[in-house]
Amino acid sequence: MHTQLFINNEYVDAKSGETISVYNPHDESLVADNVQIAGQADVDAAVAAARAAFKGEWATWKPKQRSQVMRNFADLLDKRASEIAPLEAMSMGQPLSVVHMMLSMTADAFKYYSGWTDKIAGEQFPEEDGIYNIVQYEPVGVCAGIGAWNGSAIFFGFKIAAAVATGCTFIYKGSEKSPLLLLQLGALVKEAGFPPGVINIISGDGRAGSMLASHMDINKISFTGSVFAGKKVQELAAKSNLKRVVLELGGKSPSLIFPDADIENALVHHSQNFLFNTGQACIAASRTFVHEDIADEFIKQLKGRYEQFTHTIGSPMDPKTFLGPLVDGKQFERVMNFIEIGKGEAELVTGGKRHGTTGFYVEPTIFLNPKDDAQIYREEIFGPVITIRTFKTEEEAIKMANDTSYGLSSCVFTASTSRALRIARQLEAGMVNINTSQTFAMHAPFGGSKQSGLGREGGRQGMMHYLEAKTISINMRV
Ligand code: TXE
Repeated sequence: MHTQLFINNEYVDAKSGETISVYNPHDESLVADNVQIAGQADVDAAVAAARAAFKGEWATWKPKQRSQVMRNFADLLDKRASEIAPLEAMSMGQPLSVVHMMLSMTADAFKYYSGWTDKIAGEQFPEEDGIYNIVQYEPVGVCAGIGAWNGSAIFFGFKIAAAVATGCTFIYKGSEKSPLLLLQLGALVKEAGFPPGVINIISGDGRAGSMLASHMDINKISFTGSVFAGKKVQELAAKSNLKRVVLELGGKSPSLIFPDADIENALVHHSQNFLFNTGQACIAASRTFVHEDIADEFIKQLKGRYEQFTHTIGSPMDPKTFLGPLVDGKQFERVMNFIEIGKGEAELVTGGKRHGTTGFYVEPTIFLNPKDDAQIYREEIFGPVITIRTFKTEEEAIKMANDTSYGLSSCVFTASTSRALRIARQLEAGMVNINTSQTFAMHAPFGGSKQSGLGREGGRQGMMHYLEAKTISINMRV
């Protein structure tokens, strides 16, 4: 199990001499106590390696060579998934089945973007006044990525696959809560055939993240995590060298359920889908609005589902487990605190307690009719806790749905396509799911409006953030 830094295609000791420990949220047992973390000298070394690669061998590679090495990496990910998946399950409590799903989505990201390397077309404008303009898109340079714990591999994949497809090079820092799986990817990077320095992987906490955000020789940074930390990254990016910034932040996504909705489908999406990854998903629709005509029946049935899902709580290493523990003690305290506060802000329908006496397990919880200013209604809880309110009219539902500083995802459950599209247009969110939730496609942009982020990841748009347009004007009269 690698616990060093991965720089220039080699595992090296951190110059910082500092290490962090990782504990298993299932039983608080020690997983590793020697994960080396990057200090300034280590970050500088990773950036120097990425810069040398960007200007050196990587710049000589043809698009189809970049495609090939990206597909090699994807194939290795698929092949080695079973070897490395347990590390994520032990570090952050993600059920093995979920880790495997996320690893295959990461491989998909590299497969998808491997198809883009030779399709980064420019533009050309007809000559005017003897000037002939062409526009070409060039790789932005050395890029950094900072990821959260809830989808370690996906954040790595989303960011790096788009970047290396354009010819950029990369330094990636995952969350200090789940560093281990990511560190093993270094060996796959080397085995796939990436030249040294193209992809570097370092561990560390917010301090290393700040060093990346403020580094004068990084051209672009992409961050996934909390709004609070995301704003810090943007601040440092501006104060340093105005590096480009993409932010994928939190959410408190609404979901509207109308009387004509397929109720069984809505129940599945508000239980199984919402509880996916133990509710630790930025796009989780944690604010449900159900029409008053169907509310009683819907809530009664949803309560029954949540109680059933309590039986799927178990060790992340058990293939039968659907609900694992929260990532660590800090998150457990945070979510339990929200639940305690919630008991004074809304009606507790089910759950609301720790599950068991060991590990950071929380019962799937439903709160009904939170007050307008309720913390559980306003803030991202990031756990298996959903709030439900009722509504009478479409206008009232849309108004409540948009009454948030976030704007990541949203859902509409109705049989009427015209109503769904009418509402989709009015919802202030980067993504609208109609009769579904938490959908995800590599070809479509993923990201939020308002304080849920800046820019997009995935699809052509996600890749364009790693390119700079250059307009070349040619005087045809000489
Ligand atoms: O996230 P942080 P945390 C939300 C969620 C969660 C809360 C706290 O509500 O409860 O954030 O989680 C790095 N400069 N989301 O503490 O702190 C850090 O090392 C640069 C939602 O884990 O944002 C880690 O790699 N980097 C989100 C990453 O940022 C900094 C997913 C995320 O850590 C930094 C995760 C700084 N000043 C949390 N401070 C989603 N929407 O999916 C921290 N980091």
